[in-house]
Amino acid sequence: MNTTATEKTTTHRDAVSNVSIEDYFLIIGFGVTGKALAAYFDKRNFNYYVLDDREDLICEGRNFLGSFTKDSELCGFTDKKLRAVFPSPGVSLTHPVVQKAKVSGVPIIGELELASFFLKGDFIAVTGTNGKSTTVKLINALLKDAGIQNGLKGNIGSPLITAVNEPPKPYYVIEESSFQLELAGSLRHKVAVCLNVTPDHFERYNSIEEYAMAKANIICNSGEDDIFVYNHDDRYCLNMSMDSRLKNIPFSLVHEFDEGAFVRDNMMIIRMDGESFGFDLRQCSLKGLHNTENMLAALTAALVVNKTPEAVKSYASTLKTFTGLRHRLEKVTSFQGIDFYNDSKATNVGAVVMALASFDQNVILLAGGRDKLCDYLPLKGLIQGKVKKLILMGEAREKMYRCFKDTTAVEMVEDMAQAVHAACRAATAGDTVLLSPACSSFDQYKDYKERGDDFENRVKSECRKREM
Ligand code: UMA
Ligand code: ADP
Repeated sequence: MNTTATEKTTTHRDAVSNVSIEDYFLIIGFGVTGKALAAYFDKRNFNYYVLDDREDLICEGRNFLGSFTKDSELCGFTDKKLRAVFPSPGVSLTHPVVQKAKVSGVPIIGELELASFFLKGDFIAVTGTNGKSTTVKLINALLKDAGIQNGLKGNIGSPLITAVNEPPKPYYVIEESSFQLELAGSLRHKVAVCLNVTPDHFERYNSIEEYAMAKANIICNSGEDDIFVYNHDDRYCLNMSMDSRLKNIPFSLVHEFDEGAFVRDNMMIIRMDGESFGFDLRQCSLKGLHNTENMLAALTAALVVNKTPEAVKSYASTLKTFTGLRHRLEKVTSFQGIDFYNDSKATNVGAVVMALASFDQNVILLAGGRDKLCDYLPLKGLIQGKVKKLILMGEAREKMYRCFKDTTAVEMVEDMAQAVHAACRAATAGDTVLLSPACSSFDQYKDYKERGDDFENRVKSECRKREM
């Protein structure tokens, strides 16, 4: 594994070293990542082409040479002047142009690896199907509040390459998706965290094993001086730990460890290097078992960085104030005894399982959106036990209807307006109205934030109407 990593490093590093004015790169996908790469190339005076299948891209970069489509005869995959291609995370490696690069021997480099060539700080990376954003944001806050500078980057929304043009930081806390990890290349992490692996992104992967393999790249180049923090209760994470050459530190909600993080009597206990640190769960603002997992992971990562008494004291105070992120099981309001929760970021079955586990019963669940080819059946038992009405919307509604029609009362609606209206009609005091879609938002919205905002606005307006 070491040899391969070294070879990859050489090739990829070489591809971006000694770049001449005749050379050029190809950026594939012109979204957040593509634009950040273009800005970086402009700054370095590197020439580049851009390919985006949407074909309406506007790039005004100084070193932009032109745009390509899938059918363009890219001026020579055999042309030595093409130094490398940079596919955006959303671009599958089966994309015909990526494949063309592969067969032509042109280096295919991910944005994270490129950034890693130029950043001096240590990388703390978090992957997993669910909880990544919450966990990286918490690590970022724990370190920042303890006076440890760090940059928050990656899948959370800010490409790592943007850090190259910012003041250097000793640490970078990076959210890493499986898509980004497919092109991990020589990327090395001081601390790698894997929270969980549950079914998701079957639009990209043929099986959960293939998806888990991409996530496992988070530890592929690290060594025994590096740390792997993993969820001992998750079988894919556990498997990863067995293949790891890093120092493994497990966390668990059910097991206790001599070296690791666990829960006992409302205390989160982290044992590390012969020391033990305790944090009272009752003092934490984040609630729910899933957030306990996220806190165990984040605290472990922070303690690896600094475990002086001052830092530990600061971590405890951050846990009191850190309330989590918007659109993740976020309480919108309580009205006439009905609680409304926005969990728009629950775009897969695993996240909805966690959301439903957080409530006793009498849930009115709003779900649906764009299907990610997932199997919804694992939700059946929970829906039967807890959901008094299921309201389905979006492209996936018929598939979901077939799955749940005999489980509880199910209503199919067109969109969020109808969904919120139907939920308010059905809800009575003591109920919880929960948006937790199990699907992506792209059938009707720009992203999960727009969907969550739409839900919140419609809930508030329905409540106002009822008040009158
Ligand atoms: N495109 C093509 N061909 C394709 C696919 C996409 O040309 O086959 C083009 C699209 O037309 C579009 C551009 O590529 O113009 C978009 O690129 P992208 O999908 O890689 O998205 P970016 O805007 O670069 O954002 C990406 C991540 N998106 C994805 O992984 C899908 C963002 O995560 C991330 O915040 C950003 O890089 C910075 O790192 C979003 C996400 O949904 C939030 N991630 C998935 C998730 O969290 O589940 C993995
Ligand atoms: P990600 O960045 O991995 O998508 P988020 O922190 O944004 O993770 O949370 C996404 C969804 O997953 C939300 O619905 C949230 O309530 C749920 N979630 C958060 N942490 C966990 C966890 N550890 N296990 C399962 N679900 C979780």
